[in-house]
Amino acid sequence: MSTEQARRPESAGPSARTDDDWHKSACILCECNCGIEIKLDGRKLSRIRGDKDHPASGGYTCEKALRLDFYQNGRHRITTPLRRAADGTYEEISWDTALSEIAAKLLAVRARHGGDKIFFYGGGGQGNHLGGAYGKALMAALGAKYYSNALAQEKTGEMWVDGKLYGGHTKGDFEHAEVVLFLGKNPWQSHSFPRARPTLKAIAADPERAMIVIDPRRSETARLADFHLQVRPGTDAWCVSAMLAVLVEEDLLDHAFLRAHTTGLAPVLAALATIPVTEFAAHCGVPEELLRTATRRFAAARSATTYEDLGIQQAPHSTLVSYLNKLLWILTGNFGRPGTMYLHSTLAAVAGTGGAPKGKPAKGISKQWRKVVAETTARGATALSALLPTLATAPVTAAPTRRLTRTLLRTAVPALAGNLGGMGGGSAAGGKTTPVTGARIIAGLVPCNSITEEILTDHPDRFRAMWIDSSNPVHSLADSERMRTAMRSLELSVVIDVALTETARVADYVLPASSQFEKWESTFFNVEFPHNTFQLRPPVLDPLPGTRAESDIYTGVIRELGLVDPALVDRLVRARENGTDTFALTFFSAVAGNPSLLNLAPYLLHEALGPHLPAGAANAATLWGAAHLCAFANPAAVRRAGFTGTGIEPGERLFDAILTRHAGVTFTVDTWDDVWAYVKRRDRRFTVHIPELIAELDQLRVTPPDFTTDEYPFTLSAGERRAFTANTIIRDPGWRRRGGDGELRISPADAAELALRDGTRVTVITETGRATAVVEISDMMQQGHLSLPNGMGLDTTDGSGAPIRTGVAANELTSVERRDRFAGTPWHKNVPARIEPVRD
Ligand SMILES: Nc1nc2c(c(=O)[nH]1)N[C@H]1C(S)=C(S)[C@@H](COP(=O)(O)OP(=O)(O)OC[C@H]3O[C@@H](n4cnc5c(=O)[nH]c(N)nc54)[C@H](O)[C@@H]3O)O[C@H]1N2
Ligand SMILES: Nc1nc2c(c(=O)[nH]1)N[C@H]1C(S)=C(S)[C@@H](COP(=O)(O)OP(=O)(O)OC[C@H]3O[C@@H](n4cnc5c(=O)[nH]c(N)nc54)[C@H](O)[C@@H]3O)O[C@H]1N2
Ligand code: SF4
Ligand SMILES: [Mo]
Repeated sequence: MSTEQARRPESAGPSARTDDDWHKSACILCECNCGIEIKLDGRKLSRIRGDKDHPASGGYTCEKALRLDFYQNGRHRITTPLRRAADGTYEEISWDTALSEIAAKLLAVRARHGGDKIFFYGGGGQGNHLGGAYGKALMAALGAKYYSNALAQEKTGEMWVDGKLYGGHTKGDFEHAEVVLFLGKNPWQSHSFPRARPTLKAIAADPERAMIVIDPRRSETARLADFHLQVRPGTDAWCVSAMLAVLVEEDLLDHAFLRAHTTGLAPVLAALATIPVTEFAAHCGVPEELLRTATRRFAAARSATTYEDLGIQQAPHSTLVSYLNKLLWILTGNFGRPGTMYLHSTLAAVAGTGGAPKGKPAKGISKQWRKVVAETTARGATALSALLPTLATAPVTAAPTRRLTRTLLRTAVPALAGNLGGMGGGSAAGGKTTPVTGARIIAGLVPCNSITEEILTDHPDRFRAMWIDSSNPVHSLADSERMRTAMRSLELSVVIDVALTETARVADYVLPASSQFEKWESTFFNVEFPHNTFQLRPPVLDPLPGTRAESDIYTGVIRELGLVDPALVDRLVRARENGTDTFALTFFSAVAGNPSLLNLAPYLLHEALGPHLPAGAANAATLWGAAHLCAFANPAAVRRAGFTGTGIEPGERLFDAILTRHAGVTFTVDTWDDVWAYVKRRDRRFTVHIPELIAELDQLRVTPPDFTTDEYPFTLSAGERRAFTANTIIRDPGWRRRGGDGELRISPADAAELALRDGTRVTVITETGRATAVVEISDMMQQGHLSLPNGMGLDTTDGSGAPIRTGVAANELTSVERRDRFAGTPWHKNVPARIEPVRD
C-alpha cells in the first residue's frame, strides 16, 4: 500500500521524458479512475496498461481505457478561444481578449442584476475535479450563489435521504460481502466500484455468496445473478417496499443492531407492516415467491451490501426508492462491518458545503478565532493580534514569536481549521431553494431539471449568465432543445471545454482547455473504506499549444475582475516566502477571521503557493488546503496512513505525498470501529424515520405504476451504459469497437409484433421529440421496454471534415417535467415512447 511506498523524485516535467517511459496516470472515462500507465509515441498515447501500483484498482482496467488516445488526440480538440458573432459563426480571438472581454461582461451582469444571477454549471467530469475548485473561487469573487452539476440529475435524491438518515455518503464493501444487491445498477458495464468485473465474477462463482439484481432488463450483471427480480420499468418502489414488508412480516430484522443504532424505528416498521406483499409483487411483476426467497437470502447473510444507481435514480419515486434501499441494509444490520455498508472520509467534497461555518463573515479577527485561540493557548489571545501583521511581512526570528507560532500551529490552527471543512471541492452555499421556482437545493446543487425554468421566464430573479466547465448540459440534461433556447436567451454564456461540444455551439465564448493528460489532475470520487485513496496525476504531455489549464483560466479571469483585495493576496504571497509555518498560520487565521474567504481559497492558494510547486503544478495548489483540512478532520486515520506529527505536520506530509506519489496515496486508514464516527449525529445513531417519504410510501397503494398510453405504449430507458459508452468524453465515434450505431434494444416479442429485424431503422417518438434509431433485437429486454445507450448522437466530423452524427442524442427525447417531486431528478429511464418504421 502507499504508506510503504518509497518517496519518488518529483516529476521532471513532461518535455523531459523519453518515449521508453511508462507514465503513471488514470483513466478518465468513469468515476473509478483506474490507475493506468501510458507509453507515448510522440503525442500519441500508443500503449496503455493497468497500473499494478494503484492502491484501488491494482492493475485492473476495462477495455475502454485502452482507447484513450481517441480522447487525447481526437479531431475535436480546440486550440483557440472562440467568440460567437452576431450571425452565429465563431471567430478566433486571443486569450487576452477573451479573458478581458469576459471579465468585463461578468462585471456588467453583476452590476445590472447582482452576482447571484450568474449561474455556474459543471466544474468537473469523470476524471477532472481540480479545475472546478478554482471555479468556486470565481463564484466567490463575483458573489455568485447558484451552482449545479450532473449529480443534480442523478444523486441528489439519494443525498437528501443520506442527509436525513446519517449525514454522510455510504458505499458498500462489495469485495467482501456475502450477498450483494444491485438496484437499477449494471456494474458489469458501468463499474462504479474498484475492480468491478473480477469482483462480480468471484461472487457468481462462489456457492456461498449470492447476487440479487433488480432490473427490468436481463443485463450483463443480471445474467450473473442468483436472483434476478425483473421488475416492470418504474415499479421499484413496489418491489423494494414489498421486500421490506417481508423482512417485517417474517421477522428477519436485526433487532440488536436496530436497538443499539437507530432512533425513530416504530413508525417505519408500522408503515411497512401494512404493505400488501402479494399485491405489490403483482404490481411490479416479480413472482411473490422469488421476491420472498431473495429477501430471505439477503437477510440471512452474514454481510450484505446494496448499490442503487440510475435505474432507480432516474425513474419514478426515485427518492422514495433510495430511502427503501437504505432501509434494506439498515433493518438487517448491514453496516459497519467488513462486507457491509460504510460511511467514509473525504479529501474534498464533490458537492455540498462541507460544513463551512454559517453566519456573517466577520471583519478582522473574528470572535470564533479569538475563542479557539483563548481555549487552546492562554497567551495566544493577547499576542495574536500583534503577531499577525508582522507574520506576513517578516520572517519569524524572535524566539517568543517563534514559540507562539509553534504553539498556535500545534493547537489553535487544527482546532479552528477542523471546523471549516469543504475546501477544494465544496460548493459555495446558495439558498435552500432556487430563486424563481423555489425548487429544493440539495447539497448546494440546483436541480438540473429546474435550470431552464430559472432562465426562461420574465421573473426579475432569473439567471442572466451561465458559466459551464467540463460539462455538456445541452446534450446531457433533459430536453436539449429547451436548454439551447435557455442558453441563447442569456446575456452571457461561457464554456470551458476541450471540444466544440453541443453546449459550446450555443455559447458566447468557448475557452479551450488542456486535456486531462496535459495538466495535473485528480478527482474527488474518493469513497473507499477502511483505506481511502487519492491520486494526483502529473501531466504526460505538454499542453497542446493554445490550450490552458482551468486554474490558469479562472485565476486569469479573477485577476481581470479586480474584485479580490490585492493586499490580502500580497500578504499571503509574502507569508509563503517566509516559510510554510508562517504561511499556514497566516492563511488559516485570515480564513478564520473571515470565513467567506474559504470560497476564495483555491485562488489565494494558487497565487501564493503555486509558484512554490513543481513546474506546471499550480493547478494542484488547492490540494494543500484539502490535505490540511482532511488531516485536521480525521487525525487518527491520517496518522494511521503514515502522516504523523503535530499541528500542521500531518497535513504537510500528506500534501507532499500527494504531490510525489503519482500512483496514488492512501490518505486515511480507518478501522471498522471508526465507522460510527462518520455518522453526523450527536448520538451517532441513524435517524430512520423520514416522515415525507413514509407519506409517499403510503400513497403507493393508489398511484398507478405505469405511465404508458395508447399513444406512447412503450417505456424507453434513455441512456443505458454499454461496453463503449463514456458519457460524452470521447467524441470520435471511431473509438467504439462495437455498438457504434447506438442501437435501440427491443424484446424479441415486440420486434415480432412490429415486424422489425436487427438493423431496421425506426423513428422513436416521445412527447418531446423524435429520432431515428437502428434496431437490435435483444433477449435482455422485456416486452414493452426499449433501451437506448447514453452519450451517443454527438455532432462531429469525419476524416474529410463532413458533419456526422451516430446514434441518438437521448435528451432530444426527454422532458424536464417528468421528474422526482423531492429532488427534481429526471426520469430518463422511464420515457413513454412509440416507434414507427422509417419508410425510405
Ligand atoms: N461504460 C460506461 N460506464 C459508465 C458510464 C458510461 O457512460 N459508460 N457512465 C458513468 C456514470 S456517469 C454513471 S452515473 C454510472 C451509471 O451506472 P448505471 O446506473 O449502472 O448505468 P445505466 O446503464 O444507466 O443503468 C443501470 C440499469 O438500470 C436499468 N433500469 C432501467 N429502468 C429501470 C427501472 O425502472 N428499474 C430498475 N431497477 N432498473 C432500471 C437498466 O436496464 C440498466 O441496466 O455509470 C458510470 N460508468
Ligand atoms: N438521457 C440521459 N441523460 C443523461 C444520462 C442518462 O443516462 N440518460 N446520464 C447522466 C449522467 S449520470 C451524467 S454523469 C451526465 C454526464 O453529462 P455531463 O456532466 O454533461 O458530462 P460529460 O458528458 O461527461 O461531458 C464532459 C465534458 O467535459 C469535457 N472535457 C473533457 N476533458 C476536459 C478537461 O480536461 N477540461 C474541460 N474543461 N473539459 C473537459 C468533454 O469534452 C465533455 O464535453 O449525463 C447525464 N445525462
Ligand atoms: S472506464 Fe472506468 S472501469 Fe474502465 S478502465 Fe476506465 S476508470 Fe476503469
Ligand atoms: Mo453519472
